[in-house]
Amino acid sequence: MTRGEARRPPQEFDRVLSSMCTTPHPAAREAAQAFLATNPGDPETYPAVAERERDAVALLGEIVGLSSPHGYIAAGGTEANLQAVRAARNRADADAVNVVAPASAHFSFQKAADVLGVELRLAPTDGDHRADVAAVADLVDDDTAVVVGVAGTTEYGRVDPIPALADIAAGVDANLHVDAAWGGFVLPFTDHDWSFADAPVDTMAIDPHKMGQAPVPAGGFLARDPETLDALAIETPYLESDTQPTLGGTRSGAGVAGALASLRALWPDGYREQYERTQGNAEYLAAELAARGYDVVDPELPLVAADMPDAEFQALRQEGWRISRTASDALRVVCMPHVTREMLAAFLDDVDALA
Ligand code: 0PR
Repeated sequence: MTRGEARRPPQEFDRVLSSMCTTPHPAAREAAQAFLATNPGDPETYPAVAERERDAVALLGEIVGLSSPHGYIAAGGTEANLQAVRAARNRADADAVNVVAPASAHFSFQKAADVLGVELRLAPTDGDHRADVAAVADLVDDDTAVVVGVAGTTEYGRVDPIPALADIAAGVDANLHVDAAWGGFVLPFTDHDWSFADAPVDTMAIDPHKMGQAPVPAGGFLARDPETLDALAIETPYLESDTQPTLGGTRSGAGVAGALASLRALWPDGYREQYERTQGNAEYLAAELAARGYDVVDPELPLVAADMPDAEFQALRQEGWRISRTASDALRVVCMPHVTREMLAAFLDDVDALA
């Protein structure tokens, strides 16, 4: 490292309003550092981290209403979504399987479809950005391996009607996968139906490295049945362990240890407080933007979308705000744990200064 490099901070978060990553919990940071050299991809050789992974999966199970969860700490939501599609494809009878998802599904499903050679059928969303149940029902057929519902969409923070999607999946003997990569750590404190306890969900993505306050990389892949992991497992003849269900080979022990430490520190009370604070911040920002005449999408979860003219959006970016837009050009602010009321007030001051 050069001396200049040492002085350059890796990342400030004081103007980051567009990210789904956040500053990790201090205990998670410390745990991650202690496990930097370990590899949960080889659990017999690295038993200490393997044990932590089992504990992390058990705690994730509590969060998602699953008493005997099967799964692992993945690189992120992309891997968890890909593995859900892969498991469903491997278990399906059909030769040419398809995946049916709402158009609001994260772009990782496009990658999954491309890598796995399955057809991705996207159903339009309804007027409130949720999966349109009738449109999903129209797209499924006997070759559908998995129906996807999103519990906390990337663009609008919406929760799809998971029980209704589960009925559709059951009707064609397909899996139901719930993508709660972002929403999974806030939804337990709401009255949404989204979890394994609320519907016959087969697999789920829930990422500690998003709202879980774990360091990157820590995604969560969970399955109700052990057969799902069996459908993913390949033999590893020369390792101490016999099979491997993960997509990655060597994986981050730091991610696993960090995820467990944040789960232990924050579930449930810390996450409840975090939900209340971040949701309060989203409602504050939504109300303040609405009061200034912007057209705001009601924040059901801690994510605010609002129509903003491009010139204003670009001017705020010039001020250093890290903000992004939805596909339909709305401003999108994700109220992650590092986003404070003071940050939002400073952002609104800059919005006012544009006038
Ligand atoms: N599922 C949902 C619902 C997501 O929102 C995301 C990512 C994924 C899956 C994929 O997760 P990984 O990125 O962990 O594989 N959502 C964010 C997005 O695309 C990811 C992100 C995070 C983007 C931080 C920017 C950023 O600074 O917007």
